[in-house]
Amino acid sequence: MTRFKFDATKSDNRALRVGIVCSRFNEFIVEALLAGAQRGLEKCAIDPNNVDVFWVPGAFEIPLAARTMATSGRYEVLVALGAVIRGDTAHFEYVAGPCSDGIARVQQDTGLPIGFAVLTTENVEQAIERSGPDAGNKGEEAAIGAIETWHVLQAIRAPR
Ligand code: INI
Repeated sequence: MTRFKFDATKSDNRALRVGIVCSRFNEFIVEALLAGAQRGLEKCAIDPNNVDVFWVPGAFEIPLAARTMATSGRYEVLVALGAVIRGDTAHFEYVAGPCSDGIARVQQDTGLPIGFAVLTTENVEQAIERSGPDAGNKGEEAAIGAIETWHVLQAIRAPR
């Protein structure tokens, strides 16, 4: 039995180019998720010169930007950051569902790993809890997870 299991923080990630898409709606939360994603990329020793960050208006626009980034050939790994908060809108389902479904579709259609940290919370307190400076920042988890997935996909494809 051959087991393939990767710790992204101990892997060679020097050549990886990372694209991050952020939504401006609930911007202070998304800035905190971005700070977490940057910490995660640092832990993985990603070269900051290989990281681009694009801001779109809201979570609804994330899948389109992610697809454009994925098909550009510029990135090996993407990370999607946003915050959809139920209290803010009667349209929660119309924004959150298409956003997560759209990102999943882009990931499957293009084969690029996309770290998913688009928060969908009942209130702002829950969003703050998930975007703090310590453990549990979903941006950090998504960034590290996407890099781990990239290594898994490489191992699956590698000749043996
Ligand atoms: N976008 C978000 O990212 N989060 C939200 O909570 C949100 N709310 O509450 O409406 C939201 N709406 C905007 C939407 O994503 C689009 O940007 C907008 O509809 C324009 O297409």
